[in-house]
Amino acid sequence: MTTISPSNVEVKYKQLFIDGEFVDAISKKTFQTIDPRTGHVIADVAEADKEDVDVAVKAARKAFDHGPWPRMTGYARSRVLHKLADLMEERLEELAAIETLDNGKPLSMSKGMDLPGSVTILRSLAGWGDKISGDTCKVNGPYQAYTLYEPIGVAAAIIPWNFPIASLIIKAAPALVAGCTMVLKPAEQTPLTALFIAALAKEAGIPPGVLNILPGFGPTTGAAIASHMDVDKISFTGSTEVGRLIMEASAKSNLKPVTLELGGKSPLIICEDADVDIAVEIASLGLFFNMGQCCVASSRIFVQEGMYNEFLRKASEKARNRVVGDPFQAGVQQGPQVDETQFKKILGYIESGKTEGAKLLTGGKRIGEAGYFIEPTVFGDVKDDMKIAKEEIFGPVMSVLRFKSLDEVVKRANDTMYGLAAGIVTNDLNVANRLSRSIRAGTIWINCYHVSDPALPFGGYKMSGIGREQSLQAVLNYMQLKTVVTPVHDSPW
Ligand code: TXE
Repeated sequence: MTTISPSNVEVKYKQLFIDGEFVDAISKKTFQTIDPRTGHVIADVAEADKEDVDVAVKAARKAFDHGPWPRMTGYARSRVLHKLADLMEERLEELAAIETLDNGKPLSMSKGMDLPGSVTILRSLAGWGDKISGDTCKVNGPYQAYTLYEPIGVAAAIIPWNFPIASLIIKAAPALVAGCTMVLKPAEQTPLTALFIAALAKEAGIPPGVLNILPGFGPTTGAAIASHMDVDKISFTGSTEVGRLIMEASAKSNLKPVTLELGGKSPLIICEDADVDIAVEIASLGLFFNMGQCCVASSRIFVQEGMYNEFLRKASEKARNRVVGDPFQAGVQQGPQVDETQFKKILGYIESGKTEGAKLLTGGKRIGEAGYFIEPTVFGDVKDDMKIAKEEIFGPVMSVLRFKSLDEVVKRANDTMYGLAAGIVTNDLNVANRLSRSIRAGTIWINCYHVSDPALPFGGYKMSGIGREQSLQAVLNYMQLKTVVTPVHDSPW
């Protein structure tokens, strides 16, 4: 088997995928997708517009109303999705290399985490195909009643660029296993692996029109999907600002239900009774993982005063030792940020941290002249009202805040519009229990961080989102619950 490297990665799929075929955009427009290591163009990709969205939604509608997919047994759909998982495993090397080329994450991560993790999600959620049943209901009268779960119809997904394959699978797997058909828009920064997976879906036997992939931009392709009258459900992952637009578009069109997985400013609370090395390990993973481009990143690290100075010293040292470089090289822990916009945004936040008086302990600059590499950065003495403590930076910038008492830290940790995740590091079980009940967030990690599993519901409180993904909850997002009532005569009970 040849080893894939950036020089021999072949980008085969660059067109829209509609009704089981790769096609040009009606307008013939294309856009460039960029290699974040260099800023150079990887490929010109077909750019969907409203007209293409209409064609794709029609194909998805036809496949839902008349095609075999919703009419197959859940078990049969599950088998097809397992076949897709097999193909993703067979093509893991290629998929991982394209993911790294388009996104910039270390190849070791694409190969060792994103791909196997996505396959696990796909297989696990596919398993729900034959396991979702309604209830029989006891009613007050001579009636028999039961509930039926039915697929919701044509589902849409709009996904971001930080975990391109995983985000696609997190939305497509539950929708398809439920019997829905789907129109999905990948992020404009990372369209390539979604198109590759479309080709694998065809090979796996997913019928035409069931999964349609439309690369394009948010305000055009994305907005046309969100406001489409014939889309029955939309699931979005991205910024809170755009989440609001998606909900607005739904409200102004056909009130399609929305699932939103949005931004975060997740607190990690480190108590002074904990082991400082373990705390530093958890904090570094929590923040620097995936170049800091995680909705759940531990972007506000509250450290209790007894450990504060030692923590800062050790966390800065660990950040300085991170290996940043070409994500295709073995041993590299941190690649470039995804694009120039994110890169500039992060450098802007670093400047604001400095001008607002936070203490820059390490990092703070770009690395090299080409591409979008940023030094792992640590700020100490961060205050709650600084921009870096309030807004989502989405980069390798750690903000450390000092606290004294638990009551104080609960109040400060909850003082945010977000509520996606939180971490707690302590050896005191009661403190862990008390804090985990007090923090208003969808996931709480105690003495760990970033642990994700298809069995665990994932989603946000407050302005971090609506609904839960993964677990059975994910599949139910794509189903309607129907109640059926019929009279019963001469029933013995
Ligand atoms: O997000 P957008 P961007 C946060 C993070 C990041 C910031 C901006 O803080 O720095 O958002 O990133 C599509 N109608 N997150 O600009 O714009 C867009 O094409 C319909 C958190 O990349 O929200 C892409 O496919 N769709 C996050 C997707 O929305 C629209 C992951 C996300 O893009 C649209 C990414 C519109 N009007 C960024 N405008 C997370 N929760 O993990 C854009 N899109």
